[in-house]
Amino acid sequence: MSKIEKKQINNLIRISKQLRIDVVNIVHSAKSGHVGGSLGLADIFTVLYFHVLKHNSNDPNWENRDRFVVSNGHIAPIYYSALAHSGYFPISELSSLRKLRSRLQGHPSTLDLPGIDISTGSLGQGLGVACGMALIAQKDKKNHLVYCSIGDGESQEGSIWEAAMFAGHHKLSNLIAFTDRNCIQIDGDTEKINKLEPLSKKWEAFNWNVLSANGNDIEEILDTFEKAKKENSKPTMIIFNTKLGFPVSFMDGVSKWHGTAPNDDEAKETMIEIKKYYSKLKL
Ligand SMILES: Cc1ncc(C[n+]2csc(CCOP(=O)(O)OP(=O)(O)O)c2C)c(N)n1
Repeated sequence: MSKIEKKQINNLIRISKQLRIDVVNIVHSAKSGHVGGSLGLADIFTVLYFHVLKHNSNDPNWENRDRFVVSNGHIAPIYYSALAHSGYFPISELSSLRKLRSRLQGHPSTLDLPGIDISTGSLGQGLGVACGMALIAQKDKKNHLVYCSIGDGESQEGSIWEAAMFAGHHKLSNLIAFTDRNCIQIDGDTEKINKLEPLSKKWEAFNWNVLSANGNDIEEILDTFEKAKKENSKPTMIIFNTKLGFPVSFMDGVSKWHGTAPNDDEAKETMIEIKKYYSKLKL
C-alpha cells in the first residue's frame, strides 16, 4: 500500500486524464504521431513529472535535477504534454505538434525545447547515454538520479544490452530504467517478431535489480518507483506492464496504433472511452 495520501493520488489521476486528452487532441490535429505508446505511458509520465522527478521548470538546467532520458523518443506526444503541464513551455504550444518550424517535432530535440535532457528517436541509444550520466554522477558523488524510458520493441536493439552490461558492471544504483512492456512494436507482437521473454531474467542476468508492476495503475507506479529509489547496489529495471492506447479498447494489442493518428470518428470514440474510464474511477 502506498504511503501517499489518497488526495494526492486522485490529483495525479486527474492530471493523467488531462495529459491523455491533450495527446489525443494534438495527434489528431497533426494527423500524425504516436498515440498508442503515448496513451499507454500517460500514468507513468504523470507520476514521474508530478511526484517522482526532482526538477524545476523555472530552471530546466538546474545542476542537481534528476535526469530523464526518453529513449523511446517516438512517444513525444505524452512527453510534451507532461513537460507543458509542468511549466516548461506554454500549454497552448502543444497544438503546434509536428507543424513546420514548431519546437515540438515528431521526436524530441534538446536544442529546441527546455526540459529535454537529450534528443532521442533513434532507438537503442538512450540507455547508453543514461549510463554515462549515471557514471559521472556516481564519480562526482552527486545525489541526483538518472531515469530512462525504453520500449519493449526497442529492447531488441543490441546497444541496449551493451548498456545493460555496462550499468551492471559499474553498479550504477543511481540509474532507474523502465520498459514499456505493452508487448507491441511497430509490426505486431514482440514475442512473434523477436521474443523478449524471459525479460526479467535477462535483466537479472546482467546484474540489475528487477521490479515489475502494472504501468497503468498510478498507485502501483508510485510504490514501484519508491522501491527502486531504495536500491543501493545495482541499477534498477522496472518492467511496467502497460496496454497500448490505454484505456481505449480498440487500440489494445493492435499494432496499427503504434503510430497512426486517429481520424475524426476514431478521435471522438477515443475521447468517449477516456472519459468513461475516468468517470468510473471514484476520485
Ligand atoms: C534505430 C531505429 N530503428 C527503427 C526505428 C523506427 N521505429 C520507431 S518506433 C519503432 C518500434 C518500437 O517498438 P516499441 O519500442 O515496442 O514501441 P511501442 O510500439 O510500444 O511504442 C520502430 C521500429 C527507429 N526509430 N530507430
